[in-house]
Amino acid sequence: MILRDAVRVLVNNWDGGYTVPSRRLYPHQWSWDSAFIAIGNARLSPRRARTELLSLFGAQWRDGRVPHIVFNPKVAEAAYFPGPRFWGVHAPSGSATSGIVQPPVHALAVWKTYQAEPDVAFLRRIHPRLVAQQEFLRAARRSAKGLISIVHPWESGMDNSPAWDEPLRAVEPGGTGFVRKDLDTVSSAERPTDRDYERYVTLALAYRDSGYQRHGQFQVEDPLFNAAYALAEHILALIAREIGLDPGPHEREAEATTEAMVDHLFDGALFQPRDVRTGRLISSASAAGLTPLLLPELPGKVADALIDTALDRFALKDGVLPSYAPSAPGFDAARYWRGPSWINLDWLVWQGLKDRRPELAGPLANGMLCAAARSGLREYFDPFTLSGHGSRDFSWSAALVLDVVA
Ligand code: 2M8
Repeated sequence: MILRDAVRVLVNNWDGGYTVPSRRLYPHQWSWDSAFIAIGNARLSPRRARTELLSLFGAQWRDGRVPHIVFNPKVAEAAYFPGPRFWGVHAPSGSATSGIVQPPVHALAVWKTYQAEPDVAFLRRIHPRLVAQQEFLRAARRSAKGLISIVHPWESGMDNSPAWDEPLRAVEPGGTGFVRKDLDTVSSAERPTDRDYERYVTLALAYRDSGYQRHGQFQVEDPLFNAAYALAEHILALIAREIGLDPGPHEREAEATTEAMVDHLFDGALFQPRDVRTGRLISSASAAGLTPLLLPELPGKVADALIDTALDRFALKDGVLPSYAPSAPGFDAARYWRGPSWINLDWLVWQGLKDRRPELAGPLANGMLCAAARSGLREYFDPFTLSGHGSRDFSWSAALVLDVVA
């Protein structure tokens, strides 16, 4: 039943060259959604997974950045806020896009797609694009500490995580006079507040007005983003081997970034974001801090400490993971990225546990399937009751459930 539903969602949300995250709430192509969706589609139709990824990279900018949204020109401007006119920018391909990025989980998706059906021509075609994506991050976003910054909460993918409350307080909200579209579809109790949106808009406008160049009032080194970046280097080394290129530089970059993360973001129990503007770690309890488990180069002792934290503070053994530790201030079981369980985050941690601690990966996989069976392929779930929240028929929930059962 869940599988039939998952296939139905992916088929219905397919738009010809890519998959929308959800028909009403997110009617365009999103960057990291496409990566997760490709991972699921690789189980059904590797060709469709390749098309999804190539279509996203088709909108890559000249500087290598992969925009977080590629707009569908057939969808009305008013269907999503902020739409193409707000961002005011086009990729060299002619597609209207946003100007910010999302966690670079695409190399992982490329590799999973390749494993499902080895196609060297695809690897050769997408490899330079993945390299350019990483080069953009190094050129535009890397600090002296060797870590990559995000310049907007939307870039974290975990938009209103309590981890961003502190850096966002420094942002003077000026962005008003806009109309939110998300509240037409989802209850305001399950979405970011208007105050959050005012700050999101302020930050996005300032970045836009700098020609998408200058860091503004928000600059943070996020553990999930950096884990995705380092894992991408690890995978680029695997891809390089497959297509006869030198894996060495990628291996060294993966190791160096992992080391920088341990040196600068690990607090002994969890990876924390670092506020680059103050130079301080943000003391928070986000499940993003568990995702460095994905990194093969992570020292065993650090991985063990993370797993202890996942057991103690995120109730790892009970099934799904909350996106924020329930005992921490700011937790909310139903409000978007402030606590609910998300299948993509569960899946990333599950990937990190599969080889290290299969006895813990199993219950987590089971938790994801239980949530989907209990409430359908919702965008997020109450981590205690598994009741569904946000959008229905959500693509990455469908895709990753397919991968988990495969
Ligand atoms: C959510 O973010 C968008 C802005 O990018 C929104 O709220 O309108 C986040 O959950 C993000 O991680 C996700 O990629 C996007 C589409 O599913 O929705």
